[in-house]
Amino acid sequence: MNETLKQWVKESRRIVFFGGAGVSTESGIPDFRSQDGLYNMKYKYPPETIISHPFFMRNTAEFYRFYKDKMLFPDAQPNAAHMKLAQWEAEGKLLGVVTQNIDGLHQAAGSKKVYELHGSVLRNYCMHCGKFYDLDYIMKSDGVPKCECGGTIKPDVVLYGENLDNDVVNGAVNAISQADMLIIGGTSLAVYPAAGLIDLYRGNRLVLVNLSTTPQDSRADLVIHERIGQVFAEL
Ligand code: CNA
Repeated sequence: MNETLKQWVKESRRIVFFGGAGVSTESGIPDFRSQDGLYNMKYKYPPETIISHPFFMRNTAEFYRFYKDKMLFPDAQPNAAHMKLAQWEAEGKLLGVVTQNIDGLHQAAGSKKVYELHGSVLRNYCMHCGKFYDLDYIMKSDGVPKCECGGTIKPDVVLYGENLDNDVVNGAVNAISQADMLIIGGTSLAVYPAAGLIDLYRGNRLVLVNLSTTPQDSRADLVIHERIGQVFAEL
């Protein structure tokens, strides 16, 4: 048990959590950059290429083959990290969760204020008429999911080469600038502009919980290189 972390959590009233794929690995969803992450598996194209906007537009069928096989985990359940964050929000000591994840597990745990910088696999829309579809519809469709109007359905996920949603970014900016404690967890801090948002935190309780080292370790006031689910379970 990390006593400093425990003490800071106890004393803070406006905690913000900034997380990434490492928050959900203990729920059985692989991340991108760990040894057993997606980037270390071999495909015809690198994953960064497949989950990019130009690739989606040109090779939609190949995109969906990869996406359905490697990025959708409909049975995954929140772990202790997701649960604890939702509990802190309910207790009035957490302003919100800023996440790069697209799996919806924070909401599944009960979190309300979740800024999903990269969108969500749970939302999908027709590129022609705008009609929304749920994840189940995507899972059950053969090949490229089509709308009843004939249009192609796209996940509401920010692909490489696409812009972040302004409202979501503004919400995240507001939360982080007001935070009295910022906990960063399960992220390699390699994907921009998302990773740049942590620069908005000006306080002196910057905590980093990540299995591997990150480019921001030297900036943090407390660094914990352990599994985040385990760390949060002990809080
Ligand atoms: P990343 O680059 O794959 O980094 C993950 C980091 O988490 C690595 O530094 C790991 O060392 C660390 N890590 C892995 N497991 C744990 C653990 N149990 N406890 C603590 N640390 C751990 O992922 P980022 O989120 O930084 O990269 C951003 C991409 C990944 C975003 O665009 C996401 O959309 C995308 N992604 C999301 C999901 C998801 O929604 N669950 C899954 C895979 C990738």
